Formats: sequence, C-alpha cells, structure tokens
Amino acid sequence: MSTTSHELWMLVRDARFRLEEVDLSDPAVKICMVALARMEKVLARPPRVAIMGEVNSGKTSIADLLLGDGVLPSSVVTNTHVPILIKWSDELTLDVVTQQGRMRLTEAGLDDLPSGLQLKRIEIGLPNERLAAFEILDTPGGYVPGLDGPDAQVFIWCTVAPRAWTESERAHWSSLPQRCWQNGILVATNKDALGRAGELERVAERLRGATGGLFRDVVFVTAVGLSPRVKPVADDAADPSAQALLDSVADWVSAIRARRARKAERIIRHVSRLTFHRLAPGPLSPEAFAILEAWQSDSVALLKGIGNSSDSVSRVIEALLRRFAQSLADARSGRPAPRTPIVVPDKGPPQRGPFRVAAARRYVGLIAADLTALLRIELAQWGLRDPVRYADYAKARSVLLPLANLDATYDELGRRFAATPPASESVALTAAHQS
Ligand SMILES: Nc1nc2c(ncn2[C@@H]2O[C@H](COP(=O)(O)OP(=O)(O)OP(=O)(O)O)[C@@H](O)[C@H]2O)c(=O)[nH]1
Ligand SMILES: [Mg+2]
Repeated sequence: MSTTSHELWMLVRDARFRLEEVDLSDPAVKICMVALARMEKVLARPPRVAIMGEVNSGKTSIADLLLGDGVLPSSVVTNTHVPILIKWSDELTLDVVTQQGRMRLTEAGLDDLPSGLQLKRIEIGLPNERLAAFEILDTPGGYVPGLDGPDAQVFIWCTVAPRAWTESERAHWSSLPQRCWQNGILVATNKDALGRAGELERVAERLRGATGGLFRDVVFVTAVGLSPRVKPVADDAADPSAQALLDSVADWVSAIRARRARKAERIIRHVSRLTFHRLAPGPLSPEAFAILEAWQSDSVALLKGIGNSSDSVSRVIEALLRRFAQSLADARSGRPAPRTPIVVPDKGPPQRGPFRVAAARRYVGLIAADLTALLRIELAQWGLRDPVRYADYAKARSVLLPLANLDATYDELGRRFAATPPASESVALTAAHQS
C-alpha cells in the first residue's frame, strides 16, 4: 500500500473505528487501537516551519508572507519576545501558554487574566488554508528549537540582505543541530534594499560561498513589512521572490509528509501484524487444541530446515504452506486427520557470498506466526461457543489483515511458487481473505 499521508490517515482512522466497534477485550487489540490513534495524530499534524534569525531580521514579516494575508495581529507580534505558534483552526483563537499552563483568551476572559504572568508562548489559530499544509513558529531573536519551546521540522533563518550573514549569525546557526541545516532555508530579507547594479548577484554569490552545506536553499525576498513605511505587497503571487520562498517551503513540507507517511506505514504494518498474531487466545476444545499443537510442533521442525542458502528458505516456506493446508482442512472439519510425518527440507549446500540465516529465520518465523494466527481464529469456532464473539474475532481479523498488508506478502509468495503452485497456497490465501 503506497499511499499519501492523507489517504493513510483515513485508512487508519477507519480501521480504528471498526476495531472500536468490535467488542473484544484482548489487550493486544486495545494496544493496537492506542497505537493507531497515535499514528493518526502524527499523520494529521502538518510539519512546522520555525522562522528564526536575529532581532529585526524580518522574521514576523516572513511569517506573514507565508500566511499570505497580512493577518498577524501586529500588536501581538511586533517585536517578538516569545515564540508564536500559528496553526490551522476553523475559527480565530488565541491561547497563551504560561508557567501555570494554557489559557484561551476571549474578550471576556482578557480582564480576568492575572497580571505578572510569565509568558512562554502564544498560540494563534486561524482559518487559513495554508496552515493545513504547515504550521508556522515565529520566534524571538536567538531562539533554539526544542530547547525551551516548540520544535519544528523546517527551519528558516532570516538575514537582512544588505548586511547578510554576520559572524554572530554564523556562530548561532552553526551551534544548532545538523537536522536544522539539512532542513534549513536561508532567507535574505530586504531584497528591495539591494538597489545597485549587480549588488543582488554579488550578495547571492557571497552567501552561497559562506553558507555551503549549512542550508538546503537560499532565497532573497522582499518581505511584507509591518511598518507603515514599507509598502505591503498586496498579492504575494505577484512577487516572484515571495512565490519562490513559498514553493521552496511547500516542496520541503510535502517531502517531510511523504517521509512521515512511509515511516508510519511501516509501524502500522508491524503493530497490526503483531496484534493479529495475538488474536483469539481463548480456550480451545481438545480436538482444536490437538490440531493447533500438531501444526505448531511441525512448523517449528520445518523452520529448522532453513540453512545457509535462499533455496532452503523457499523449500521451507513451500513445506510450511503445504502443512498449513492440512491443518486448515482439519480446523474446518473440527477433527484432526491422521498425521503424515513431515519431511524437513534439506538445508542444501552453503551458498557463496553473504546470506543471513538469522534474518531468514525471522522472516519465515513471521510467516509461520501469521499462519498460526489464521489457524487459531479458524479453530476458535470450536472453542468459542458464542457465535457473536467468534464473529468479532473474524471482524478484527478483516481489519488487521489489510493494515498489516499481508496480502502483499502472500501475493509475493504466490508469485514465487507460481511455477508449481501447491494447492496449499490458495487455501492459505483464501483463509487470509475471508472476513
Ligand atoms: N524594506 C523592507 N523592510 C522589511 C523587510 N522585511 C521586514 N522589513 C521591516 O523590518 C522591520 C522588522 O521586521 P520584523 O518582521 O518585525 O522583524 P522581526 O525579525 O520579526 O523582529 P523581532 O521580532 O523584533 O526580532 C519591520 O519594520 C519590517 O517592516 C523587507 O523585505 N524590506
Ligand atoms: Mg518578530
């Protein structure tokens, strides 16, 4: 499942809702739901862009430019003394965070605000579409992300173009962690003040030379000033430098979201697979127990056939699938058929070159655990007298299997054995697809 961050978020949310409907008290399912809720939050939260730089370098003007409306309430943000976090909200909100906690400011509440509060940060909620893609953190001069305030994933350093990149700026930026450099954009504000012929090119060349490796991009901008002396740029799309900055931020933010989605996808897959392995631990009838025990001891024996070659892995997987087909047929009839002794595949001669036996055992071990879980749920119909409870397990299975992306794992196995497809695979897959 190669999905965008938003698609993955919808998928996870839907899966969590469906798991909530299932009336199972299994701790594994509960842990899985907590993990899914956590992943939803990670996927829903837009990356944060911190705007840093020395005092009066144009940070708030850049925040305003990214927002695109000149909406920042200037009385709050001129001469920024505390970090200001601006995020999406369907109505305008203003929160202050102090040592004592967070307070929502309303017109009525303003008068009740105790004097002498130690402000840590201000949070502004705005119904601004751009904030669906990224949050903005406007900071005071000398800010260090994450040290005593909010952290971010994209970092803009503002420098005033005519006197850009002073020694103190270099010292501050160089002291920040490397992730700031890797995700950093150097924004030279006051581009409009570089009036002389060739001045912009000269400063640009000097900046690129002096900051090599410290930023992923350098952009010159005429920022919309807060001072009435500076004529505001009415439409940022008309200002190519503003658009270049917006494009640079948008590109990087979507790359970060895609990276996050890939990581979240791996975690979700893993958690769902483990949860699936722990489903239906309830008591089994003696016959069902015998079927499960026979399968488990045979699969353990088969795993020992994995030797120092990829061929041995294929042989063991094929033998496991054949053995699983027998157990599944037994599970459906409810009676263990007379056992034919299994033949553990020959490990074969060792292959030349590196081959990691331990990793191969882990991989095949996971497949064996998937099959055990499938079998246990199948067998639960003989142990769980309550058909509703059995239906709940089947429902949980139908939610977890797509999340764990086991279809892809078994499709790959199907392709691998396509030349001589054993009947066992189709049985295994049918079981996996049933809901
Ligand atoms: N001419 C011109 N003026 C700018 C530009 N960017 C910012 N300014 C002006 O520079 C002054 C400082 O801008 P701010 O955006 O408040 O700077 P800041 O870094 O947020 O300042 P502090 O929060 O006090 O550290 C304001 O008067 C802005 O109008 C620009 O590109 N061109
Ligand atoms: Mg400011």
